Amino acid sequence: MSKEELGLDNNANNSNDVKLEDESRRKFFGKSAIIGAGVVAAPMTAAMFASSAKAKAKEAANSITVHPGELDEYYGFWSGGHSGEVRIMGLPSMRELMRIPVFNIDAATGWGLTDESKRIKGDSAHLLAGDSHHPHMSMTDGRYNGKYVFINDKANSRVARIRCDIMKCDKMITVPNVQAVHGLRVQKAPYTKYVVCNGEFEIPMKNDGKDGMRDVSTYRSLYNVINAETMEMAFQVMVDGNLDNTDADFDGKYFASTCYNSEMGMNLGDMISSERDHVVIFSLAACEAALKAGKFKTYNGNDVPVLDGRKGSALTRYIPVPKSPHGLNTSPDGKYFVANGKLSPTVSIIAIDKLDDVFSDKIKPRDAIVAEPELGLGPLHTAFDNRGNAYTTLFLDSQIAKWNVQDAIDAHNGKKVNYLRQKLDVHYQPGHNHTSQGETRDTDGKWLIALCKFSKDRFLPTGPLKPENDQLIDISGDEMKLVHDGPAFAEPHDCIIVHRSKLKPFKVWPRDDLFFAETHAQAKKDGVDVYTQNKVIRDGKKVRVYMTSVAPTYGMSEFTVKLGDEVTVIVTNLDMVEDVTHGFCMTNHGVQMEVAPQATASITFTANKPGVQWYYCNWFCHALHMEMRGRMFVEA
Ligand code: CUK
Ligand code: CUA
Repeated sequence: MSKEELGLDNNANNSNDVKLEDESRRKFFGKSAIIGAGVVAAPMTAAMFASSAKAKAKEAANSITVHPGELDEYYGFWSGGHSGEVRIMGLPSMRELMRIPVFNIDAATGWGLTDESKRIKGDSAHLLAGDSHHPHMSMTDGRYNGKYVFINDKANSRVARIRCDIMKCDKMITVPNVQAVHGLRVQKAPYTKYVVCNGEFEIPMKNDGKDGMRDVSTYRSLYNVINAETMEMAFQVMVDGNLDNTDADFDGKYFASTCYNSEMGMNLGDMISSERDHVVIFSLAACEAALKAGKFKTYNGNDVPVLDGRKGSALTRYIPVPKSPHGLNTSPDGKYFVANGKLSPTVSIIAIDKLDDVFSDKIKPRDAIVAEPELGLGPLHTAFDNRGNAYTTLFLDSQIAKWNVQDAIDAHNGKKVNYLRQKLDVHYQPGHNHTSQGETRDTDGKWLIALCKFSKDRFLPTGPLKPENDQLIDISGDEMKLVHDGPAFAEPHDCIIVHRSKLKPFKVWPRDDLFFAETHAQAKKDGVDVYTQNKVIRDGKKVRVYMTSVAPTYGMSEFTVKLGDEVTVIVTNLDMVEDVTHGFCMTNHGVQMEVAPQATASITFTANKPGVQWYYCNWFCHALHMEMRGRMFVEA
């Protein structure tokens, strides 16, 4: 008997052992969440649910167990939603490895408190909140290149970049002229020159509160194109309707965005009144040509060129689709944009190779749609494997629908084929899903993540506020198998799964890293060598305290300032040993930060309490970590 037959390869919590959830509750949730959608359930045949013994035998034993001493095969980058952060996961173990604070402030690392992070946050350093949605990695020729991860902040219309060598945010911009930057993707080929993102909430172009605020005809939504290297605005494109999600092709020619409120309604009823909305296709070449020809305007006193891509322009085409589409996903073979129906039980498949003809008006925009397969209730996002299959989240049905793209197109053309392969219950209400490397040419068809918005009975109760449930699904066999429940704090909207071979993060900081270059420049001005000197520099009411750290001591065990001084403490960690991170915490001042090996970090505060104030190391570094402290004398 093989190991498989003996059941030895079965993981203890694979889908065979997962109890079916309470049917009545599933139904209650599904029905109550439909708002005037008028949708019908997709037909499901009994045969589809029946698992064939043959298929079972063929199923690959994709184990999720990562034993002590072994490493995960994939990095996951998870959005932290309204926590404002990005999280690094290990897959398939589903362990959270690290958090990267971005739009939030973070007590442990001092993100948002340190001078370095405030400089990176720039004009929005005063904001303490954010809502991250879509993390996506830079690419070369449609493959992850391991350089950057970009992420949007819907709450404050920002876009940030994470450097993957240090796994820290290194750039952030506030996108002008728009409100609520939502869908975000990168140009996939020939390389990520641009990061693209949608302004979701339409606002008056001149939004100065003077007049016309209530005149909806002046409201616009813009498509935003950002230079990935400089993280400055390249240009914006004005569209009709608002924008939701976006994605790019694999040729560097077209971007596509869903629009869910072409009516420009200002309340729910008006927003879903018309039967059709659209997908906007942007031609990059046409946009760049218009930019070069100076065919743009500027608004609100900034110099960002705004191109006019409204209906009838040469820059865009509008493809009608059933109302209120949501996710937009490019198939990794580069052939299709898939717009997910949300209120319609269908997805709309747009053939990218027909878009040239749409732009030259040889065919009507709607003729680029090659199929509109019915999948089930509430399709939100679609992911792909390397065998021509697609996986669509059904929010209302709490399921993943697996379907075959070519079969869906053949069925659309009248052939008698069943494009639906399987429906898998997930728990519950999935939003995004993502396959391993699934948005790139390296899609490998091994894992699928379903990011479920509700967990209800899947975990020990945690009070009225419950975790979400990130579920791991093995898709390597003919059938999807649910293999892991992963509780997650608010709120992983989206994620990417990147093979570990793509990433080579530093083990210790390079001393000349740009992250703290400005701090080093100030030290130079002060005549201080941060690697050898411990020194207090007084500059009027400003005091800069330079100190080194080597476990378990700071280079300075006391310093003196005057009440009301603005104090900047600059710590350089001389420890070379991987993982010996120190911290700096000034008691009673809300001051703390991380200083990893070979890094310099600085933090500024007002010495507003007289007397002895102890500072201490708050990252456990040594047997004498408790003793790693010193005194600030504040003279009244
Ligand atoms: S959105 Cu959240 S489930 Cu911001 Cu990509 Cu669809
Ligand atoms: Cu240094 Cu703890």
